[in-house]
Amino acid sequence: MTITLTAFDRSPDGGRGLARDTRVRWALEEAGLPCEVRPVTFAALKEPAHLARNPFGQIPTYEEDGLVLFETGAIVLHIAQRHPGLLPAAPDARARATSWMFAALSTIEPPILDLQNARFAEGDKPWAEARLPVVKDRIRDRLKPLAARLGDAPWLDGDFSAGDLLMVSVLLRVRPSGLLDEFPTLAAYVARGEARPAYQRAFAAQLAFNTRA
Ligand code: GTB
Repeated sequence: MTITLTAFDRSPDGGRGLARDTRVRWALEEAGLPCEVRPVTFAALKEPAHLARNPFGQIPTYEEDGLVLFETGAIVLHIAQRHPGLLPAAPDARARATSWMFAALSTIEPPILDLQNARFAEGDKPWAEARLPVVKDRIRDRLKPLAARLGDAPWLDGDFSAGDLLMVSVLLRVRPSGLLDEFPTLAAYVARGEARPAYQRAFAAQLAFNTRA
């Protein structure tokens, strides 16, 4: 089985691991699966060859023999369902872990993306600065119940799962804003995720890729 991911030819973050191929790389490392990475330039994202892989012209995409997938949630779920280490075997526990995958992507990530858009895509608008406090409060409104549910547990529901992998990946994107540090148990949770050897390998691989000659 050959797995091929697409990633930015050069991620605009210079290898800080914030582009979404990193979460797929992490899932593959947790599952012990090697992959090849196909770089895609910004121009090539919107060309027919890549649009056939992802109709929205985005990275990452995932190819495994004849199968082509897009959307990181679907890709991580696909890996987790077929390889041990990312989802519990017991059906109820597996369903709960899947809830956390969706929570990461559809409840926690949207307000975080909104902050990034407010800063970078809309930062030059006359109303941008005035909007920031509301946008930040919407993130706090999500992080507070998340921290309450996590409590002092190491992971969200029992053993580390794909739910934690996506949640940590999403939270990493808010860390530069300083908001994560307002929730020390979440900051520690993210640090636990980053300390996993599979994350370390995935991070190092994307850094090497993004800084290659
Ligand atoms: N819902 C999709 C998924 O989860 O797969 C979203 C995919 C997505 O947004 N991909 C982005 C992309 O291809 C890259 S990750 N954008 C190009 C486009 O839409 O034309 C988002 C991203 C980009 C850059 C940084 N960075 O430099 O810090 C961080 C995150």
